[in-house]
Amino acid sequence: NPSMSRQSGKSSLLYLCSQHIKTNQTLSISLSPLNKSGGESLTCKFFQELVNILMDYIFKSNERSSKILDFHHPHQLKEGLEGFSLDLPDHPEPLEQILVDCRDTLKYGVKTGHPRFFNQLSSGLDLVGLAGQWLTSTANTNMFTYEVSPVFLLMEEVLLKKMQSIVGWCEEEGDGIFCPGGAVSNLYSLLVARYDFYPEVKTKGMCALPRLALFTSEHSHYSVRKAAAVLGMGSDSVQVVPCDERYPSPEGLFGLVPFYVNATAGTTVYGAFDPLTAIADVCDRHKLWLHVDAAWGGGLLMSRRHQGKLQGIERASSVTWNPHKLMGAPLQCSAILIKKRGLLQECNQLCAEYLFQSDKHYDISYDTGDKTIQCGRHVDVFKLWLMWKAKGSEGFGSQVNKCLENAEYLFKQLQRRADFKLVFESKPEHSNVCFWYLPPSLRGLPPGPDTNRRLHEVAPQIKAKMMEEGTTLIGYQPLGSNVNFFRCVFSNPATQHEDVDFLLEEIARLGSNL
Ligand code: ABU
Repeated sequence: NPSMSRQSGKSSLLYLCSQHIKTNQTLSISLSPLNKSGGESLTCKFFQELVNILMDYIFKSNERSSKILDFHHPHQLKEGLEGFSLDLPDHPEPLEQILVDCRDTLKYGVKTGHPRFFNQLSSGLDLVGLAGQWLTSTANTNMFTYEVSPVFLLMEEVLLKKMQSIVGWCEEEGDGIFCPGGAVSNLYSLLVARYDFYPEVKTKGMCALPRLALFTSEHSHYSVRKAAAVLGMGSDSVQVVPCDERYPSPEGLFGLVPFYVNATAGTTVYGAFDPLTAIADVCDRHKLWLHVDAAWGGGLLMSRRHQGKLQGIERASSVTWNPHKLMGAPLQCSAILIKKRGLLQECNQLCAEYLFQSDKHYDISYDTGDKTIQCGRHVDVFKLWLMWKAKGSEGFGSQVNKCLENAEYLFKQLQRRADFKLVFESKPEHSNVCFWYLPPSLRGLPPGPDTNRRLHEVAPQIKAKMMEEGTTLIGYQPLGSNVNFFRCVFSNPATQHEDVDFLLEEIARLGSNL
């Protein structure tokens, strides 16, 4: 019975566990249970109980009737709820309490695997991926050297090669690394591009370089500007290319010293695609580094649908691709692919001798840690490798298609309803669908600043109620001249048409008296 409570209802395993603790008064959580007499049995019981808690959470995340979140304000969580305390004790707490803490942590969190969670580009809970995550944590090793991560480093190589071949690079091309998220992948691309043009930057810094400019579209991810700031180029060095409705115009790329262009394959809000081939032509002509931020759109490479949107990606010098988004790998799993082999190593290596000894007895090219700007690196590859084994490339394709079909279904439902309005009348290019809800009081009003001002307030009010009720979750934002609108994104293959119907009905219910 995993639904134990602090006050009552201990499961039999938990009871046994707590009895064991009582008879071993010296047991401390700072010591591994395995180190105690009878420790194996206690360890098994502890983990069996933990698995019960996790399974209960997973099953609840899949029950449509269960809440996605039990919302509390920060001060309420800090004050402590029903015995759940964030405070750190001076003395060890019993394992029983540790299990209760695990359960409560999940209770007050957000079930991002719920089929009605539409808030983020990453959602769902892939069970094989989860198993991979658990194995990774059990192995608890570091990706810097082959001597401590032989298998995981070879898996990383296999995955990077596979992804590079899917992008369309040939056997002789391609390098890369898994790193913490799309923003860091984008940062790597800018770092390596700058080094490629100006290798002296590594030792002399920015004062040895001319003032650099880079280009990105106004709808691209904010991490491009952040990377320019972090790398000492300054966010003002980013030239923001205006978009024409959804597309940046290649003609916008003019007037400044060419260096780097970020093209987005699947923008965060609209799911739009920059015209990669046209941008690659401009980059070729002016010898610019072309980076494609396919953090969100990269997953489409696994499907036959919408693949044309990614035409030209093979001409990129670097690509960001997040398998933790559309491909559903558990967070985090993000790759930066660099076409020119060796550049990543040259750009970042400092050859720390305590770690990257040159006289090791194995092929030290697998000590990839010096390619990175980190030292220690989490193993993000195993879960993806395991998922790929379990699904095959075709399985990823079907999963992505399911998300795209859901987006088309939502689009069609919105087209036929008078209480909603689409931000774009054309079919979605990705699984993003953007729309306004029009409460009865706003229907039929003439367009204009006053209507817009009132419409701007609708989505935040509905979202606040949605969070309080916890039945579904969707994001909203303004963008350019568009006042606050909802953005629905599909990346959880567990979502069905009934969940899409529910979302619309729920928004209409929560917004009916606005
Ligand atoms: N690059 C993070 C995207 C955030 C989101 O899920 O909307």
